[in-house]
Amino acid sequence: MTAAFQDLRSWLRHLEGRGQLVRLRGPLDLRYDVPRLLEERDGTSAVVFEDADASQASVLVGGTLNSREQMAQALGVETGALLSSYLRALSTPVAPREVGVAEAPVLEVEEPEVRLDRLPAPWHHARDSGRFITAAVAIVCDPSTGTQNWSIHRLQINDARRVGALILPRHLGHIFARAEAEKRDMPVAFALGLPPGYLLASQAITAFGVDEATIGGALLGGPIPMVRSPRYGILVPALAEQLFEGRVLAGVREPEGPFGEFPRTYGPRSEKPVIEIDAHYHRHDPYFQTILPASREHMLLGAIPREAATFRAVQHVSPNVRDVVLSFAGGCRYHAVVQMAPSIAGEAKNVMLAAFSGANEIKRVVVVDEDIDIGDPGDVEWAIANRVQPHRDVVIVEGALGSQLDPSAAPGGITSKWGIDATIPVGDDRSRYERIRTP
Ligand SMILES: Cc1cc2nc3c(=O)[nH]c(=O)nc-3n(C[C@H](O)[C@H](O)[C@H](O)COP(=O)(O)O)c2cc1C
Ligand SMILES: [Mn+2]
Repeated sequence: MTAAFQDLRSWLRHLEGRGQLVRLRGPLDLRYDVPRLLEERDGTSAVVFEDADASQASVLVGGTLNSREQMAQALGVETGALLSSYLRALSTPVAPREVGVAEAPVLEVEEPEVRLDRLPAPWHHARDSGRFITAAVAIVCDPSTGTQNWSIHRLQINDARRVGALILPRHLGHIFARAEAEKRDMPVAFALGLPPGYLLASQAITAFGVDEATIGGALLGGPIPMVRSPRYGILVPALAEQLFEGRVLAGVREPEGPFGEFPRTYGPRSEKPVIEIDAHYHRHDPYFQTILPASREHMLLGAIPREAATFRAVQHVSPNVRDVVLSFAGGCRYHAVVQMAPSIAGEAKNVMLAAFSGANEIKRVVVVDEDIDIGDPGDVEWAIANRVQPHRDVVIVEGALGSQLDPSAAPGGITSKWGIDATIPVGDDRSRYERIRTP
């Protein structure tokens, strides 16, 4: 077991040492070359584009997280302990440590002028509306609780100083709605260029008012060093590659999208909030990080926090749950599989109902027995084929909140949810369900 990685550069060195990072030289087109090269290496290696940025201001890097194994290495734990360490982090938060400017490489350089149009942000998918920043962690302070909130939002580069953002109805959306009701612009800091542990913390499913930086501290085994941002006094990761400060403008909406998203469909064009960027800081020779939407990286960042939140929810109704997985085909968000060993009739259905509350986007829950490999979609289908009577085992809940990015959902992301109890009914003769095997 190694130590957790505290900044992007040390993580990239680790990947390079293991042959899981490639460096590409020569001018590459941000629209036609970069996303294809990222897609080709998706799931295997990170890609550093040495010369993709014509202005040479920063070095583009993508695909920095490719597997559960890499995720575990980034946190300094065994792969099998990912879920348990995330659960532990949720229950034992560690407050960040405030440091001064001298200990904050992210403030080494201040750009004299904000020029978002010069950033090497790629054009990711064919029908996207433009170039997007996809790996920036938005940090805001909620005046009602006095705590900060972390989340990632795609940012469409509108011009040199403005971006458009998709803000789905979660914590950041809630904080912005209150600011807007009071006709206040909302100060925001964007930390860009972070190692997997920080990105994973930003995706935590928590109660409102929990600072994701404290989950990050727990995940990384010690307080995260954070520095006050010069303009708005927001605490930001001192070891990030780049920092942008700005305001989400109250009462302003401009067209944003379409944008290729994690379900492998396009999120539609619509009027969305606008952020004006007031200041740009970075390290010397900074990396510019991008996350290719719908890549393994995007999927895994969604999966692990949701698996942990779902595990927590089902633990409250049963001591017999073993594991939870969100499938890749379901975008690591929509389709959950829960593995358990039911001991009494009805237990699996209660577990299913609890799993729906693990995360809003969960649309289907399948509950299976311990002998099913929940990481193998074929094995899960085998359980459904052989252990399910739909009239008895399928539950449908109508009119729930799902994902706005699900093209089949009604406006606002309203969706039906369904659960399938694919466990052998308690009390049935189990030998009838036994899997054949050769002697
Ligand atoms: C690469 C990536 C891109 C994301 N883009 C968006 C986005 O554009 N809009 C959004 O609302 N959520 C997006 N998310 C999900 C949120 O960051 C995530 O749900 C977060 O936990 C929300 O935090 P909050 O509940 O504190 O607001 C993205 C996640 C990842 C990993
Ligand atoms: Mn939050």
